[in-house]
Amino acid sequence: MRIRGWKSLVLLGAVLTGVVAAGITGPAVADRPTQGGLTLAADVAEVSAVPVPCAKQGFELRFGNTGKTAVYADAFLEAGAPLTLSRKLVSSYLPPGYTLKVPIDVGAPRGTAAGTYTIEVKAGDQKLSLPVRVGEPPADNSGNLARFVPVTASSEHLPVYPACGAVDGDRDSEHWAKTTGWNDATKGNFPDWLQVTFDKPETVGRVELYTLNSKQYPAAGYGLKDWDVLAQVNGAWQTVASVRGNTAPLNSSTFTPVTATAVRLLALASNEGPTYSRIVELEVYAG
Ligand SMILES: [Ca+2]
Ligand SMILES: [Ca+2]
Repeated sequence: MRIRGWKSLVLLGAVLTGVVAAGITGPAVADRPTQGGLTLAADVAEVSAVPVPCAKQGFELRFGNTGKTAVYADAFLEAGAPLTLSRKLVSSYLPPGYTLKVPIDVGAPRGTAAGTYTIEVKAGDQKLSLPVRVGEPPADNSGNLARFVPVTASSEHLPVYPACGAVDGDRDSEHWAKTTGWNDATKGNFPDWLQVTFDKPETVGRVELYTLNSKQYPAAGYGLKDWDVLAQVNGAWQTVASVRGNTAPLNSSTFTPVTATAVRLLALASNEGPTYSRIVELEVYAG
């Protein structure tokens, strides 16, 4: 790239600043690259998204420096409403010729209309416009009311044991520690809780809990031992089932159906003793 006019003066200034700074603080670092520039790109031409909580969707931002001088640089990200981004600012030291790769999660709240939205990224004089195609919410014919609804927890052991992992449809304990199960973040302290919240009152009569049960971590040694199932009925929590002394990988609680707006699992004890609450999958059915 040829450098002309005022830009060359700015770049010269940056070089001189870097040289002066080098004498005082160490390696030359300009506020923009010399003989090159910042680059912005994505790993996909278009992001695909669905409007459900916990959907794993997004892109990899590639933030590069093609100049011959290291820089500290900022990339600012904005998503068209109502989309959300896991990061709105990426600040980094970029050595010459280096491209930083940053995963960016894109969220589409429930109710987001299908269509194409845009993410704008800016860094220096560089701009990237990335389209996001939001599709229809996925259909679920299993009757599991906990799929695709908001999930919350008393705490989450992030980043590998999010609450979302307990409602992602993956019941396989061998995938533990790969974000497919929930583990609280308050070791030794009980109770912990995990909750799913419905859009409208739903008939609930059965809750199935898959606790941790892998070859390395069998349920009898590491799974959830004691818990209560609570249902929110007319705004008040009711205990609809209690499980004590569980050692099985799957425990099914059936109870007189109630009309509930949310279901909460109150974890009281682990087979490992005073450690953690571990749930691979929580499923809620009418009966
Ligand atoms: Ca799961
Ligand atoms: Ca805890």
